[in-house]
Amino acid sequence: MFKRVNRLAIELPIPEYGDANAAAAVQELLGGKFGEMSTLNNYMYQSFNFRQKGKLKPFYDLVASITAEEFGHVELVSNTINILQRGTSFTAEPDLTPLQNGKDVRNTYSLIATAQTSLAGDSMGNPWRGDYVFSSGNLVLDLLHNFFLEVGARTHKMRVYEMTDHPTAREMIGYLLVRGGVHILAYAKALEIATGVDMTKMLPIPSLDNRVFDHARKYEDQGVGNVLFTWSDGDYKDINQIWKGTNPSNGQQLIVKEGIPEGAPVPDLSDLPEEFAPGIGRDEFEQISKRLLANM
Ligand code: MN3
Repeated sequence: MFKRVNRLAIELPIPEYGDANAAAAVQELLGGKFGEMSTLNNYMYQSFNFRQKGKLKPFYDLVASITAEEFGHVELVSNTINILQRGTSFTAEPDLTPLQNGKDVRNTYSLIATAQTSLAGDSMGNPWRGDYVFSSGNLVLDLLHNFFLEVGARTHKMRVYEMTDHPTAREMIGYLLVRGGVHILAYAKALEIATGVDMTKMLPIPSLDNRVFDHARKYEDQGVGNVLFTWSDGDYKDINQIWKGTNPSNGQQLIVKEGIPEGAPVPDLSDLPEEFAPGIGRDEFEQISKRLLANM
């Protein structure tokens, strides 16, 4: 089962200005083939489908616990996309064409379908697909796939970072570059334990340190790249049989922390009357308040 916490992985800066086309690019990191929806669903199905969970418990614990982190990454990228779309339209009567900018931004569909929020799709508007999930049932093959998936995801994050300097996008990508680096190393270490092959010798892929990115350096300095969480109150502790030793990128001790990171408040979105979202005016809200408080 899953328990939900109303916190976001990190605090996202919310500048006055948005960048709707940056939001369209960031969609790739959400619903692209190598986006967070893919890492989430790959590990989720692999954990559901895992055979011999008891015998191979450290590997099961690894895939199961990272699943929960990926859920939070989907949440983080979605929130980033929502913040990036601030200021795309203006509030006015319909005949003043308040959504006129929607014709000229790359993701016109977002203004029409989701009131300027995230979509379960990629940077080109393609829907996320279930066949992005690889769950072969062969442990080494699935781990190898996950290693590849995380390295591909890292590449896409680096390229989107190079595409936009919007502070919200960069904060999110800087953090996820570091957390993605943790998952790359975790799958590399799992593969080494499963096969004896030292995958870490080929890292980093692409061959560029996270510290080159201004917005990732802060998180590297905080040691965010050395920690693997269990994302549980008492389960998945056997990840400590895989996540041990030192981090080859900085020589520091790897740490397993029980539970979840502290997190930050979830950003709220103001109303967009021109999108009829949420479509509850002052009069309706007064009626709703009365009904909420009434003993029915
Ligand atoms: Mn992730």
